[in-house]
Amino acid sequence: MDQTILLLNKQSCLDQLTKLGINYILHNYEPTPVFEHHIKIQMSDDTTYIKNLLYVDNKSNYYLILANHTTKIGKLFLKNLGLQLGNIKLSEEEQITEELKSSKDNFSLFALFNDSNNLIKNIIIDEELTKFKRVLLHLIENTNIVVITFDDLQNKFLKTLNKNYSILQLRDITDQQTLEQQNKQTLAITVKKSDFTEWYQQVIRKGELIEYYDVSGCYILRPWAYFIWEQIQRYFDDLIRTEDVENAYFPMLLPSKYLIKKQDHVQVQKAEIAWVTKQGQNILNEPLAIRPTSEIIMYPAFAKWIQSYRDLPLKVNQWTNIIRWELQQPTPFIKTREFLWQEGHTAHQRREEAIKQVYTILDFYEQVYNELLAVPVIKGIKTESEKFLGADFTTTIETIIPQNGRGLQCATSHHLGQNFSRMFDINFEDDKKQKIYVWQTSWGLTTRSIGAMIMFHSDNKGLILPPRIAKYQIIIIPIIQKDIDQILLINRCEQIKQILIKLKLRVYIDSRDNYSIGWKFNKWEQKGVPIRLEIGPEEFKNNQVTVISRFNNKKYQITIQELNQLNQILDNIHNSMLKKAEIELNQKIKNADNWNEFMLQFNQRNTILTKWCERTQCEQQIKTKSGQESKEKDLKFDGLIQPSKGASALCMPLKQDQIIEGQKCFHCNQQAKKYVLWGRSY
Ligand code: 87F
Repeated sequence: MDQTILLLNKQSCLDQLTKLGINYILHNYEPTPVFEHHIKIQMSDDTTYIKNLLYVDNKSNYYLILANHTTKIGKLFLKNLGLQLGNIKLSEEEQITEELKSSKDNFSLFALFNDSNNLIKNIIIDEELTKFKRVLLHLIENTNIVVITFDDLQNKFLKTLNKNYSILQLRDITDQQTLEQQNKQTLAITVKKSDFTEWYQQVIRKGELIEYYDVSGCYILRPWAYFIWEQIQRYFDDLIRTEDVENAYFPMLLPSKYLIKKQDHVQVQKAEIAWVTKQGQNILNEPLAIRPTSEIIMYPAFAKWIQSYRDLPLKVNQWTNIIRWELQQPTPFIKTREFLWQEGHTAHQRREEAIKQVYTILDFYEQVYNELLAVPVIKGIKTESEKFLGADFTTTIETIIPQNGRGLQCATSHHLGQNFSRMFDINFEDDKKQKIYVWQTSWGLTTRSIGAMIMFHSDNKGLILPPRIAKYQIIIIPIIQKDIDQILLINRCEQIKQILIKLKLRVYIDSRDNYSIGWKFNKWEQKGVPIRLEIGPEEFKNNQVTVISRFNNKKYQITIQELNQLNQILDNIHNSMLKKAEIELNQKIKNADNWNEFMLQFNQRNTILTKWCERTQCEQQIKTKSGQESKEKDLKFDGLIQPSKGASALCMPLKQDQIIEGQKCFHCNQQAKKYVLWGRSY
């Protein structure tokens, strides 16, 4: 029997806490090893358990360390304190026991109430603890735990007792990274979706999509994210195969001489091109550009391949990475310096044929967004100033991020006319031996699409993946309890998994025994798996599973015979996700007939559909004026002030009402020609 239980009185401790004005919650438990308490108590994410460690050095100086329960105290750290493992004299506990009325191996922080002789002069608080709001401490023995705020611990408890303390990092630096990683992985998302920028950063990291990297604007796509990209690739490849597009691969380096010719479309964005200038220490005779797009790389080859009308149409696509050295604030997936994309390039005999191709591809892009990512989009045409400079016209699909009302260009499909074929001399002879320049298209879809999907669909708990792109569509979690044979239960899970695999579903059983059930629930919720199947003793007995939908939290049981409903359930989830997103998108589109109405909506972070005269000068004025009158604050990135953006023309939607004679542009009052959607864009 531990004598300290007799020495330190529980009630007097609690009375003292009250006297100090410290609010506490008391828990009583069956005696179990201390560590298990923090698991049993339903700890919220802002609460942690403190372990107290009492060390003593050769000169009988005591060190009381308040450490987060997960912290491994580094040997180096102890050494720096003048302590080595060998110097910890736990055997000299008598003095401590007598003076402070607590034991050495189960030292209570509240024993400090008894330290009138100031025996413990050195108190060290683990820096980890500063991340939490509340802490759990055992009161005297294992069976009593109090919860108090970390703030009260510092400012009421330690201060009143006149105890000085330092907050230090207890881990050796070398351990830091792995521990930080562990913590980041296990902790919940700390902000709401309304705190959008911070929320997004946390969702993509805790959902294990992204890891950060030491080149600004470049990110690691983890398997969970890369799988989504692979699904997009598969789906889009199948679509373009129906159009006889072939995949190929062109080099990523561009000789600089290719860029010296006046290439309008490149000149404008030259600042974004990254260069290879050295081989080892030697400067290259000819610097090489890293592709920001591949027209200039591909089209000289097209000129060689196309001689006769029999060589047409030529349809080539490639899946590659691209580098564009953006100077704006990067956002993972959405605006990055390196990204993945497909770029398709076609050459045709006739103009109409090329135009038809442009719109077929635009429809394919819409399908990728709607059918795979459950993201609604608006098909449209870019204005003259927003189109690709090398194109006759640019079609686009755009979406609007509901949280901030920003327009996001999702993919573009260009009609290049004969602009490039003239420049690169891509021509063929027709039946009359006449030289004809080909009609071209180009089109691209990037990893930005994944960003749009995340922004639309995730919530305060983390990712919600639409079923068709989720690496695992179903996570099976065995609920292991005392009254059931673990092996039987896991076997049942395995059986169910096999049934689901036959249904062509992607499934994973999380039978890890080093994580609690609650931890697993959180983790898979953060990762956005559409459906969780729980199988515990009840389900086992009744030949059932419990189904929980990540999207709407609905929970119900189905029998094993009914498992084949899961395909339909997943389809329903997809459809509901798309429908919900469509409603959210439509709520962000407002109409305006004059400047005041326009600015009112713009300042409320909406996009605005207006009648417009289609004049570039008018468009520029709208952009400048709306920027000046905007209520948004300027942003800072890399030390540069980036003035708040004005409204740009996102697109002229394909679906729009006819404009009739006499209807005016909302801005300049000249004859209107088209409806345009305006907004702040990414
Ligand atoms: C950045 C630097 C240099 C975009 C650039 O949309 C050149 C460019 O040409 C550039 N950023 N673009 C336009 C790309 C046009 C087009 N290329 C094929 C696409 C789809 C795929």
